[in-house]
Amino acid sequence: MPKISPSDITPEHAYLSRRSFMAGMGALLVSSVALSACGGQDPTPGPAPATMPPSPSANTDELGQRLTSYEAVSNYNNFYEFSLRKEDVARLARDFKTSPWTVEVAGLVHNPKTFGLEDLLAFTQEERVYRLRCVEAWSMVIPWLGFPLARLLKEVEPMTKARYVRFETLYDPEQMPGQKSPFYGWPYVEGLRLDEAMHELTILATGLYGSPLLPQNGAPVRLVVPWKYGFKSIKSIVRIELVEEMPVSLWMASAPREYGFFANVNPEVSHPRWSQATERLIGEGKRIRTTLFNGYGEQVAHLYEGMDLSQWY
Ligand SMILES: Nc1nc2c(c(=O)[nH]1)N[C@H]1C(S)=C(S)[C@@H](COP(=O)(O)O)O[C@H]1N2
Ligand SMILES: [Mo]
Repeated sequence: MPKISPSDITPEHAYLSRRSFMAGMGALLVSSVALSACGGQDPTPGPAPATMPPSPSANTDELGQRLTSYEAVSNYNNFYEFSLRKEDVARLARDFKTSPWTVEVAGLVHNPKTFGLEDLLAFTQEERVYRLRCVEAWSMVIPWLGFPLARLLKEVEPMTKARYVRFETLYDPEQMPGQKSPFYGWPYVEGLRLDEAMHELTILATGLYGSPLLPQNGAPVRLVVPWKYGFKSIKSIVRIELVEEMPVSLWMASAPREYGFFANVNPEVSHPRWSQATERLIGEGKRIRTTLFNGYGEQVAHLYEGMDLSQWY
């Protein structure tokens, strides 16, 4: 029997334009079943394409900004559990044990559940090219692989009184030497309002550039919330809890005058020690203007209607 290639199933031009359309949406579904489901119809049974879609699916984000190199994404890291020096994280995290791994989802849910990594990978993985804007005024463009957090939260059925989601990183000072530092209240904790957590742009990432996450990027699973400063995107998650009260993050506890709960990217609101008006694009040797909600305002501004964005939240 002759081999079937994707171009036999879909005319080449239609296949390509569908790809670029979805890349423009910031998402490329990785499985063929999900590809056909993307149009809003039921997945059509049929032969699977011989190959997975290539990753990355585009060389730029939807605004035309070039992807940051894999080299830079995996060697310039903030992961205080390993080191405060970005250049040292990859080396110190090299032997970090990411398997077996479980993520416990608990708290105000009807159906608490512990997910193994294989359960997380069973959610259809999509590619999302997102800008990552660190509060330190630098940024990258990263092609993540992952799936919407909303899909996992729906499975555990949040109770009506659940208002926030609290995330926790692994606590293991033997493996993570930075956790021996008394200056921070380990483990790393972050939080989102439930509607932010359920937003379509919020993903749990399991990979980038088509490969599983490396330890320095938060293996085996980390949060990515592209319209917020990078510190909200907590790495190496072991516990997700649905709660009633606003969680206190590691940064809110360590430096309450500098880091708040919402941390939405906002060029108009300076950090107490530096301006947020521009950012250094890693690998490009240039500064660009920072945009409100990191450029995702059209999708997320409605979440904050009536809130005073001039504050450092
Ligand atoms: N557990 C944990 N998660 C974390 C951090 C950290 O120190 N510990 N740093 C945050 C910060 S400040 C940023 S900018 C991003 C960096 O992600 P990257 O190294 O994959 O680019 O991770 C975030 N998640
Ligand atoms: Mo950051």
